[in-house]
Amino acid sequence: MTIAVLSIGSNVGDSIAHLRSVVDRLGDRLVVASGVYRTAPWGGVEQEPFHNAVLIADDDALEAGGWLGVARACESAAGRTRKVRWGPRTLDVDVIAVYDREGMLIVSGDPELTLPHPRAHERAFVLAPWVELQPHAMLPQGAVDALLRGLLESGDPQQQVERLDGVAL
Ligand code: PH2
Ligand code: MG
Ligand code: MG
Repeated sequence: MTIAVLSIGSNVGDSIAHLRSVVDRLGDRLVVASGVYRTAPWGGVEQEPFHNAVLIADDDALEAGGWLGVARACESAAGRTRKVRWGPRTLDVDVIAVYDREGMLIVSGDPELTLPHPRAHERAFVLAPWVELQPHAMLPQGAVDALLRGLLESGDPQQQVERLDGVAL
């Protein structure tokens, strides 16, 4: 049994519907969903703002690598398009962290699925929804709440995130 922290994002088409498609596909494996955030595009490509959220899911049958298959299945079911690295996409599902059955954070340097996600600590669009669900979560780079505070206080326009209080997944 593993528990996964998944970051979901979309900025093409009906992006809220694309995020909801992941909730539907996870079914009873979904433990909890964060609020939805409108976020400035991160990564230097000029494009529309994203909608982002974080989901926590568990599955008795999955090892860490199995979550990559889940993520890819969600993306292709949404007809994912992606032409530019860090550019616009219909649906992106990233595996941010996985915990084993004892609740220990799994660390892996596998180039197919590096865990925790090697750029999570640089992205307010991942950390803000995550800390909502798991206020004491840790990354190798530090506590998620402190990392988030640093990004928000940096004044970097790429770190702007706004929680949409009227939207739930
Ligand atoms: N995803 C990207 C590139 N940039 N920016 C935001 N705000 N949210 C995303 O989900 C995102 C991004 C490619 O994975
Ligand atoms: Mg991504
Ligand atoms: Mg991805």
